[in-house]
Amino acid sequence: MYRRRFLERAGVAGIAAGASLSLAGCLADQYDVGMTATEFRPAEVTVEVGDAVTWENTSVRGHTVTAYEDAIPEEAEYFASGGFGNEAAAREAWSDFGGRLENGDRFSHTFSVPGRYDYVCLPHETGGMVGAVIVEE
Ligand SMILES: [Cu+2]
Repeated sequence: MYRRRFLERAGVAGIAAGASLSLAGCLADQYDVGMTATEFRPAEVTVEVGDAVTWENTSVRGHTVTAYEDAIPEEAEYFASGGFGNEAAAREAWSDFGGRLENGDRFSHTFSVPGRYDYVCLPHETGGMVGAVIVEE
């Protein structure tokens, strides 16, 4: 199981407790999930309740981050790049490239409900470009 840079971050935060905004800015500059031409990397991340996950399109191909509405916890807030409130809206908007992340674009979502969240890149769904976020208590 891949565990994102949580320990590393926690360590840095611990050492620098009460430290400067520049450090916060430095940490904020990281992303958790990158994208190749055909996949999310890593395809699965594990975080804790209250953590934000940041995706960055590290490829030159356009992608989306679009949650599968029926594959996230019942009480969880829906998420999709472009800010759509549900999967149908995200899919509808994609017909006009809504929600597309270009190279260097980022999308973040904060997870406040534990559980498993499956998501997809809409234009590469048939190619199997899917990912999951596991949110632990
Ligand atoms: Cu894609």
